Amino acid sequence: MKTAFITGATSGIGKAIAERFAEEGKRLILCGRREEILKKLTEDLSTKTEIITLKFDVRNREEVENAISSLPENWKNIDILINNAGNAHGLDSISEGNCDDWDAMMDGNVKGLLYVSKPIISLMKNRNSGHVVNISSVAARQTYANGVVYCASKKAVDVISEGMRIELTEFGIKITNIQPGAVATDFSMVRFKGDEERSKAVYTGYEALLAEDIADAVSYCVN
Ligand code: 8X3
Repeated sequence: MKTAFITGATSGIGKAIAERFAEEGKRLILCGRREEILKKLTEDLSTKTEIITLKFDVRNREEVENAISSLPENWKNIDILINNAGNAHGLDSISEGNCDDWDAMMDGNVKGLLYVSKPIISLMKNRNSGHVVNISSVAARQTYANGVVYCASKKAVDVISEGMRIELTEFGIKITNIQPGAVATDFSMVRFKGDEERSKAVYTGYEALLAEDIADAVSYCVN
């Protein structure tokens, strides 16, 4: 039975991957900032598989390190790491952008991914086995006005994925970098700080992807 560690498991793509992996019988380490949602998810999925939860914010290095080192020994044989946690904050030009939004994106999407990856990759290296899936974005390929910092953070995920592949192939560790297009999750609600009308407008006029579509792609890759 494979063990999967999923960040940002409480909503959107992360939650869809958790549900898909539970169906597949993978043991799950579900991580997020919202304890009640982690609890609820565990209740919902625990008939299908074994689950433990870790509550931490990927942006907080100490919390990340403590959470991962608190894992029971028999849960440290992580086969799959899903680096999913990440968000967009704001949609503003470089001259008008909010520096707190920039910090949140760089700290979460880039530094947070690194903080989580470091200890888990080191566990994988000891076992000469593992698979890391990084959730980047089409925004890494196509820079757009007012989203430059978000795009830069996702470009960084691409570069980190490429670097992981170069460094880790010899240790039997596989790297997958997924670049979803627009997915109808609460992504835009977070980006627009709860402005429902603006968020809805992002997904009108075309058929947006669903979180389950990305879970499908991730499942294909790791299986
Ligand atoms: C989200 C995709 O196109 O809204 O990563 O930036 S997009």
